This record gives sequence, structure tokens and C-alpha cells, in this order.
Amino acid sequence: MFNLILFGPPGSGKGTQSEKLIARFGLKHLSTGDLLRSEIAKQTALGVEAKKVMDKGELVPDEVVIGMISSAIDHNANVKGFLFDGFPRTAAQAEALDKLLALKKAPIAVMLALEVSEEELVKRLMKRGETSGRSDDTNESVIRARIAEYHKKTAVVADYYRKFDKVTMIEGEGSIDEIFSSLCEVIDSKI
Ligand code: B4P
Repeated sequence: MFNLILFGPPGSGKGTQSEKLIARFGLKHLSTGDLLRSEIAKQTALGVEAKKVMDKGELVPDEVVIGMISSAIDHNANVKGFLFDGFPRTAAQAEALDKLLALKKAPIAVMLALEVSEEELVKRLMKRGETSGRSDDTNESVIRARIAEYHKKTAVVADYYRKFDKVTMIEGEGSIDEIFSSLCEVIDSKI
């Protein structure tokens, strides 16, 4: 089993590159953002609560996303590997993920961390907000709150994996295909 984390601030290209990577490497895509948006669309109790938090640009409570990921891992027992997109986003989520994968004897092989400047992130997310219908993309102050939340709670997750020498930084500005090539080069060297 080959498990990887695609990491980076909101708007850094995680969702965009994940689509291409799963097609190329045959991994199972697990995006906590997509899982939460699916709960919102179905108007479940979890979705209703999550939407309130997401619309403020804050992170959904750890126990909620850890529960979702744990059940998604259990429901995909025979996959080649997982591509985690937007998870883990806190140190507690990283520790929980390591425990879940230890049970499968399939630890994280690599974390690929996309680097993008804040102004470029805001520009991309505002542009996506024009068409995506995502309420968290339409307001610049919410976008900046998401980026601040990333610096406060999520950036430390890279430090956690750095201790195990698992982090590779990737230039996240440039064309989608150029960035995809850089990501593939690293994965090809590890898989
Ligand atoms: P996510 O769904 O994870 O979304 P995101 O971080 O906003 O965006 P992503 O990084 O995937 O977008 P992409 O760059 O691909 O999170 C949404 C919310 O859910 C969070 O704020 C939080 O509230 C909650 N949540 C999710 N996971 C959680 C967790 N684990 N714990 C707690 N809460 C959680 O795309 C951005 C735009 O850039 C697109 O329009 C794209 O077309 C464009 N783009 C991509 N690459 C480009 C390039 N190279 N050049 C130009 N534009 C590009």
C-alpha cells in the first residue's frame, strides 16, 4: 500500500492536483473538504454543523473529520493506497492518522507540500468563488481567515512529518501541468 499526503494552504492546488494524481497512480482520493461538502449537500446533522464552521473559515472539530476518515479507510480495504487531500490539518489529526495506518501496517510514504504566496491564494480562491457556488470562496475576509487558520493550526503538521523525514516541498506556482510533473517525479522515486 502506498499512502501520500498532498499538503498546502487553501487554494494551493490540492484538489486540482489530486484529480490528476489519482488518475495517474490509481490511488483512492480522500478529501475531507469533499466529504464535508457532501454532508452539507445532503443536509445531514453533521453537514449543518460543519457548514456553520466552514463559512467562518475555521476548521471543523478534529473528532468529526477523524471519524469520517476512519470510516472511509475501513470502507476501502483493498485499495492500492490513499491520497489524503486536506487531511491531516492539525497535529491531533496527524497523530490519529498515523494510528489508523499503523493498524494497516501502511504508514505515510511521503508528504508533498505545495508552496504558494498568500496573494496568489486569495486571487485563485476569489476567482473560484465566481463560479463554484462555494460560500467560503466568495468573501475575501473568510478566505484570509482560512489562510490565518492554516498558519495557526495546520502549518505545524508539516513539522510533524519533517521529524520522520517525509516532507518534500513543491513549487505550487506555475502551470497545472508543470506542478503535476514535479509531483509525479517525487512519487515515481518513492513508489
Ligand atoms: P478544502 O476542501 O480542503 O479546500 P481548500 O483548502 O479551500 O482548497 P484546495 O487546496 O483543495 O483548492 P485548490 O487549491 O485545488 O477545505 C475547505 C474547508 O473545509 C476548510 O476551510 C475547513 O473549514 C474544512 N475542512 C476540510 N478538511 C478539514 C480538516 N481535515 N479538518 C478541519 N476542517 C476541514 O483550488 C483552488 C483554485 O485554484 C481552483 O479554482 C483551481 O482551479 C485554482 N488553481 C489550482 N492550481 C492552479 C494553478 N497552478 N494556477 C492557477 N490556478 C490554480
